Amino acid sequence: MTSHLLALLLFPIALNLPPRYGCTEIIGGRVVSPHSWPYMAAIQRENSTVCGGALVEKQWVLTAAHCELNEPEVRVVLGAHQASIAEKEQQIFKVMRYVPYPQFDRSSKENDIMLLKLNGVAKRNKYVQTLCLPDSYEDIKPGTMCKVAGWGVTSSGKPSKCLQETTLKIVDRKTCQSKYKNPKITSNMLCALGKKLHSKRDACQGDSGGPLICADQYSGIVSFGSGKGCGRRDAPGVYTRLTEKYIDWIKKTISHDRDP
Ligand code: 4AZ
Repeated sequence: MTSHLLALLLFPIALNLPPRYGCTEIIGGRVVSPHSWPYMAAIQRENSTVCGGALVEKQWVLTAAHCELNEPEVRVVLGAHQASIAEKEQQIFKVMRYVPYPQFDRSSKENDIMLLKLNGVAKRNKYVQTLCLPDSYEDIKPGTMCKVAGWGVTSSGKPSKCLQETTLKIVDRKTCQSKYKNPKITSNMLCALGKKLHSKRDACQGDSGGPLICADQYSGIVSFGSGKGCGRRDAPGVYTRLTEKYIDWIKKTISHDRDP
């Protein structure tokens, strides 16, 4: 009797279950342990995730400026694992205000950073948390290990149902610039590449705006990549670096815009 019970209990382990609720394998990533990125936001239009973001204050999500979608049907999903289906942990908001960085430039891709004011206040719990802004203004050194997450395109060519993450390494700007004819890779940007030579790892379409976490600090925002495709060994992904000017602008914007 007890051995039957034990066999029943062990059966799922033997089969290597659970199958992550129907999710298989960002590019070269893995499905995250559900709710292990509690500050992660999915910015959606018609139930598909167009960008990622991070909750930085109870009513504010930080994302990329090129994610601006001035459409009433846009929603921001917090606390999600599978962002496109209803989950009990989710908190869903509309965007009350888009605040792109004033000097965002679409062609040079400089200042690709934006705050979204939600139409309500997120309840912080096990599934929804704010991500602290970096406590240092120092540059991230080449070779530093980082991670990025999103619901964007995987190697299958389709967006992921479940949140995925991958590990990357910071590449120096000179090497990075040599892989890009344009735009100019400035000190307000970070470049990152898969850490292994033979594995393709990268953010991809739909991951923009999501947070880049380096050495446990919020360090960057998914911005752009090679026009030739994601996960190319010769083209690091480019991220907006959370520099002093951006951190000051975020703090100022949030504190000046509190509701009465
Ligand atoms: C995008 O379109 C996108 N390979 C984000 C990151 C990268 C490419 C495209 C980097 O959201």
